[in-house]
Amino acid sequence: MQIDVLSLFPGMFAGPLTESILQRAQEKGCLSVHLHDLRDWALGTYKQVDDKPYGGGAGMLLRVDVLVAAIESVQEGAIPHRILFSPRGKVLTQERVEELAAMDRLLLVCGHYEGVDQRVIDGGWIDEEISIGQYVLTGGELPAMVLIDAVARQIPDVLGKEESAEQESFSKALNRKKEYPHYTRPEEFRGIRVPDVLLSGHHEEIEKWRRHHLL
Ligand code: 4F9
Repeated sequence: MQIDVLSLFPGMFAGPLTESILQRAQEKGCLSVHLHDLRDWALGTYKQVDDKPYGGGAGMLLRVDVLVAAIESVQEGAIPHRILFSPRGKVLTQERVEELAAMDRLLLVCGHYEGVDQRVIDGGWIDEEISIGQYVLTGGELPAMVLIDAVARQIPDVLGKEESAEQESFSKALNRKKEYPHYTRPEEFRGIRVPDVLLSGHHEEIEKWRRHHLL
């Protein structure tokens, strides 16, 4: 999968993309992330990307002309699925993550300041607005990283054998539910023991215990 990202702060992505599973996914060729600086499409001598809202009010908006120039320049022919991160969007779910993971190209647009000029959305340059939760952030970069992380681990061959086997069991035996309590060595820590059933080796009993302890 190819993911293009439009952001005023592409440097924010370095950490998450160069560690652990996301780094490995890119090395394996399963995932290719292209970061683009919105400033590259800025207008005029002052390299302006934002402006004051018509009608007044606090804060600045990303300009429609800058955003559309960036989107059209990055999409080059084959139009990717274009996502804008916004607290007005639909809240991201695991179901939607799995659908997005099946697409071959995504374009993630990270707004900043108070948001973007509504004409970017109304004019058809955005396919979907996504929120990662009901709170306000300083921009769409962290939501974009959350989405990249969640999507990448659904791409075939990104997770190791053991990790993906575990995922299977979440989805099926455990009815797609996410979490039961986990324990590892030592068997006893400061008097707190690992539940006996998990040490028993009885796979049916363990499965039942986990089903009963799903969050
Ligand atoms: C985007 C918050 C997606 C939550 C973008 C300010 C945002 C956000 N989910 N907040 N800009």
